[in-house]
Amino acid sequence: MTTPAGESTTPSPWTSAVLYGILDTGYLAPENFATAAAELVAGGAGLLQIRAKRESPAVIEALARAVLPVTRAAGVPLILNDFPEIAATVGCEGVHVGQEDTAVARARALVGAGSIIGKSTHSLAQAVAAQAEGADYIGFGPLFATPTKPGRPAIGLGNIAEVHRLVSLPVFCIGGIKLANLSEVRAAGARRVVIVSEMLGAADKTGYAAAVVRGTREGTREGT
Ligand code: TZP
Ligand code: MG
Repeated sequence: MTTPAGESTTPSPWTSAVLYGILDTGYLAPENFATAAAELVAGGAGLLQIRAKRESPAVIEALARAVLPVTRAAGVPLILNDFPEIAATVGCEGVHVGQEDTAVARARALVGAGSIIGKSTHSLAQAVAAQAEGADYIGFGPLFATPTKPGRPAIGLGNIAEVHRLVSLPVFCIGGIKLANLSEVRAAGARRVVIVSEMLGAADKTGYAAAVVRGTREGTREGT
């Protein structure tokens, strides 16, 4: 990766990411995925996911092929929501699985030994179980009810501090997070966030992502 001045930079490891971006076909047309990916990583998203709940495997593969050169150039891992076989075929760095999806070990066997496997969790018990199962990170939420995940009840902010005590993995808080409630989410103990709808709807996605990164790091002494 190079700075505008042409100096080369070493990207931070994904484990220091404080903002995880999701490119979701519910909010973004397929032809805009690569551009949005470039904008989000320029703003500091340290992990990027493709989430395409209603698309065919062929479209999902095409999306991953379009985004991968962008994330590779930025040194940011590309995670596919489900579809470990497609992730393996295309060369994505990992997959994200839900509670009802492929088990972590099977996903890793399909994508590759060094792959990044994340798991959605909705309770403290699921978070602890995901760590025991060998996940590399967890999503924890939805904190607030959100149209991006309809029908999934909000878990609130009350367990965020506790999940960080129970789990040593990176914990990405998710669900209904906006710039306007970020300080509340941070104050509840969140160290890393995922934002989907508000970030994809932003006219300036790079500026938006940078503001979230700043807001998430703010007050965190070690900056991670
Ligand atoms: N998993 C739990 S909440 C959620 C997912 C994928 C959606 C978060 O989207 P938004 O638009 O940031 O609320
Ligand atoms: Mg899933």
